[in-house]
Amino acid sequence: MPSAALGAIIVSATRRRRTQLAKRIGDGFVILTAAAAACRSRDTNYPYRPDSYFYYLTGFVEPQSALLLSVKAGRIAREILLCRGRDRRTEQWNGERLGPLRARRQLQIEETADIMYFDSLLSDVVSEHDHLYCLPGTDAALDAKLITIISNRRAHNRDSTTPIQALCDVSLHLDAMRLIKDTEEIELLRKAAQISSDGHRAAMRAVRYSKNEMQVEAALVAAFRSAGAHYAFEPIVASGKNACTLHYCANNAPVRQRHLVLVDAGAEYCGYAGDVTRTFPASGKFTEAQADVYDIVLAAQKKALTAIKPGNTWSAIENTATRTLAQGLIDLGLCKGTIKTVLKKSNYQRFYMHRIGHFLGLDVHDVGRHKNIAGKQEPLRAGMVVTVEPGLYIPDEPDIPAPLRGIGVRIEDDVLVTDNGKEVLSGAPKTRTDIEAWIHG
Ligand SMILES: [Mn+2]
Repeated sequence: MPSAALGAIIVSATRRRRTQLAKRIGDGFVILTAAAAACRSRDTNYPYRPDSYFYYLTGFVEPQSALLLSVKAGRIAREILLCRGRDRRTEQWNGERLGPLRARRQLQIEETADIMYFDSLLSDVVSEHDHLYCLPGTDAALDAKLITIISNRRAHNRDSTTPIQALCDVSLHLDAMRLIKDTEEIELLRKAAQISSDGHRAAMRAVRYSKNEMQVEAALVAAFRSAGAHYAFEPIVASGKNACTLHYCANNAPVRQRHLVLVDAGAEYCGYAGDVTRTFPASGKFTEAQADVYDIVLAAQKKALTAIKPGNTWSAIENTATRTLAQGLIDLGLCKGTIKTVLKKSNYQRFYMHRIGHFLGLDVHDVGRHKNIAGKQEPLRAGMVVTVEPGLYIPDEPDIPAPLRGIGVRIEDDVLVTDNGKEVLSGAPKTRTDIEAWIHG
C-alpha cells in the first residue's frame, strides 16, 4: 500500500490521466470495474490486487468498486467512484474500508457513492450517451448488464434516446497511454527495479549457505517484503538444469556446489513491476564451462542494451543479440556452420527460444505491441520501459559435451527509453567478477 505522501502523488497523476482519457475519447461513457477478490481455497483469498486499468485511473486498491466517467466534448462532465460503504462489523474482521465519504477527498474524485447504487447510477448516466467504453470480457456480470442496456435502448427508441451506437474497448486508448510512462510511473518503476535488484543481491549472498532453492527464494522475498514490496510474479529460483525450464517455479530442488542458480524475480511496488534475472554459481566461483556460456549471454545483453534508443525497433534489438548468441554457440561447438546459415536455419533456437524482452509497467508483461496492426515494427519511444533478457539453455542431452550439459543462463535488466538513449533501472552485480566478489563479500 502506498504511504500517504506517495498516495497523494499517485492520486494527482490519476486525475490527470482521467482528463487525458476524456480528451482522447471526445464523447462517451466509460465504465471500469475493480478486479474481484480471487479465491485461493475455500474461504481464503489471494492477496488483493486491483485491475491495472482501474488502478491506473483511480489509484484505488479496494475490491467491489467501479469508476463511471461521462465524457462530453473531450471533457469529463461527470465522474463517479463507487466503493464499499463503511461497515463496522465487517471491518472488525477484514480491515478498514475507505468508504465513499473519505474516498471523495482522498482520491480527488468529484462524486463518490456506495457500490450498492451501481445499477441505478449506471442506467442514469448511460442514458445520456450512445458510445460505451469498457473492457468487454473481463467482468461477465457487467457485460450482461451492458447488453441488457443496449437491447432496452433499442426496444424503447420511440422516445428521444438513440440506440447505443458502439460498445468500444477502452483498452485501445488506455494501452496507448500506459505504453508511455509518465513521471510518477517512472519513479515507481525505478523503485521497483531497485528493490528487485536488492532482492537479487540478497539471493546471491544467501546461495552459499543454501541447500535448497527455497532458501534462496526466502532471502529474495525477505528483501522484497522488508522494502514494502511484494513480488510481481512467482519468483523463479532454478538451480542446475532447472534453469533450462523457462517458467520453472517449483523452487524446491537441492542446490549443489557445482550448480549455477538462475533467479528471475521482480518486486511489485505500489502496483509497478520489476523483472530482473541473474545467474550465479552456488559455490561462488564459475566453472570454465559456466563462464564460457555466461560471457556469451552477457555480451549479447550488452549488444541489445546498446541498441535501446528511440527509433530503434524490437527486431533490431533482437537481431543484434541473436547474432552474438549464435556466434557464441558456434564457438562452443554447439551449432555447426557459418553464422549466416545458423541464423538463417534458426539452429540457435534449440538453445535460445524466447524473445529478447517485453514492455514493463503495472503488469510485468505490460501492454504494448512489438508490431502494429499492419505488421510493421513499432519503433521504441522515450518513456517506454522494457526488459532486455537474452539467455542460453543447454539441454542435458547425450550429444552435448558433458561440461556444458544442463547449463541455463539468463541475464535481464529493466530499461527506460529516454530522449537520448536509455537508463538501466536495475543494478544487481552482473559481470562474473562482480558476482563472485559480491557472493564472497
Ligand atoms: Mn521478463
